Amino acid sequence: MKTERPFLLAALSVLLTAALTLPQARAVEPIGEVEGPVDLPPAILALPVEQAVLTAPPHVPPPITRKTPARVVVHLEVREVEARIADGVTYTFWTFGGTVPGSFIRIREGDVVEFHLNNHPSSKLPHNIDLHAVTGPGGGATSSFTAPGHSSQFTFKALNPGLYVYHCATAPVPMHVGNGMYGLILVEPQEGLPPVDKEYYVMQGDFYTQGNYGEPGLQTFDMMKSIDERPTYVVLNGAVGALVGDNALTAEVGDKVRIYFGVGGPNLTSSFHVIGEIFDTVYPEGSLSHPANNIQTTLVPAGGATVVDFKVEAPGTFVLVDHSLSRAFNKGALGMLKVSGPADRVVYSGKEIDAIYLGAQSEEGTEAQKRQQELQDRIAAEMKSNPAIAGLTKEVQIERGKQTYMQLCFACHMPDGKGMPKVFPPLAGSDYLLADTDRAIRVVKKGLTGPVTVNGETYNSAMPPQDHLTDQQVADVVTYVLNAWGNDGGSVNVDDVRRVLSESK
Ligand code: HEC
Ligand SMILES: [Cu+2]
Repeated sequence: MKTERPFLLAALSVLLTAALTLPQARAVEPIGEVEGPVDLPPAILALPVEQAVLTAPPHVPPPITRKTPARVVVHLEVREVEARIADGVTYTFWTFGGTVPGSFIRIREGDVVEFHLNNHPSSKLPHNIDLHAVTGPGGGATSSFTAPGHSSQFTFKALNPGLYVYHCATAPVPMHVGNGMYGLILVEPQEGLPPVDKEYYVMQGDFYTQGNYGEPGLQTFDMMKSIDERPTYVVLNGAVGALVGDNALTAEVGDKVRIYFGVGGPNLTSSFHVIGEIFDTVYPEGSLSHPANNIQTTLVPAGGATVVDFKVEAPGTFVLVDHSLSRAFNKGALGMLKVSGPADRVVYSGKEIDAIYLGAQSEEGTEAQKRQQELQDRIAAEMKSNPAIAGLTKEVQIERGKQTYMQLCFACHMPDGKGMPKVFPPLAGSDYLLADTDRAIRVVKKGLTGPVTVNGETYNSAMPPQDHLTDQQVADVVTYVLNAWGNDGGSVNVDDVRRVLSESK
């Protein structure tokens, strides 16, 4: 069933796209009408011709230095690739240029762009492109519907400066975008942008997989989750950890850093924030005309972008997040900027002092508190040495331990503690258990594998570690098995469990 879906969807999307984008075209012809090359006026034909430099994230093509327009030729290749989305998890991304986000395109206001969309022959589906920088129907989508192994060409003039999202607009659009089909195109204003030391390219996207977060193997797109806007992953640059560790962005103390930040979506917006930094300049919504200053968090819509500039004054790791924090800490929307260089302890001192803080307590209040603690300690000691109370404590532990046993251990060791011949050793009357209570604690918390002899029988199986139990639960369940079914073991308390675990580390 599952393997048939892409083909069904392919057929569907061809029909839908034909219907959506070519209302007047004959239904049998899914590829866009070809109108032939545009007759460019002599003034434009006279412009210098340039091949656009495209870069993979997090890199950005170099600033444009020319002061006059050009005819810029862009070749962007669509490829469907299987790649890592999280450790042990892969996903079939649909990409512009082989990466998520797609290749960064940099042009200048007034440029005339000859755009080629090439769909790799290995693709299973047709795709197109809607560039928000384009003024025209579908932002280019109506002219760029491209079957696998085909190439489409259209021309547009970059009328408005700004940072723009581009994306696939083939039906079902949320699926194409949700599979990673988006990127950024920067249209530099004629006067250029203020120079900085480092420029980076980061995009946030939400992904919807059939498996839960972290479920290993190749994951496929989940249409229902996408419709309900319940993403499994929310990531920066296409994967959990794409900008972490060795892949972190870098800068030197004193650098001016610029991040071109976009949100592909398909659904979520981003509250973009860099922990420990203040954006000196934000170009809200990707408009380069009215920068704002001194901003902590900037809201970026789905299908929108922003440019942030900030000088890094202190060394250390600065964390890029969507400040909708569950996305950052539970779904992957987190990256890092590592700044190296000397610390200026006036800008940021680091921890200076750690001292006892007593609040507004008077000296006498503090004395009273101390005295109270002493008395409580004495009561606790008294209770421990009182045999009646100690006995009751053990009774309580046995009852609690029985609960845990009947939820967990009984499945293998059986409710009567007799185990199962050759597979699960008995706990009732087990010489192995009764010989060493510390060892029993270790077995419960860390599991047991390999041959083990219990009452003369050898078992060679595996007991899974029960490490989700609290130290108290371990103490209780071990106390229970030491005393159930006629066993005459002692008791184990939390301190014993902690001691054993710290010894065996
Ligand atoms: C999934 C099955 C399974 C569960 C659940 C399980 N055990 Fe075990 N347990 C085993 C197996 C199998 C062994 C023997 C391992 C070997 O041979 O390497 C074992 C060994 C032991 C031993 C040492 C051998 C003996 O008979 O004295 C103790 C003690 C023990 N388990 C206690 C517990 C307690 C307490 C729990 C519940 C917290 C528990 N087990 C839950 C399968 C299980
Ligand atoms: Cu597409």
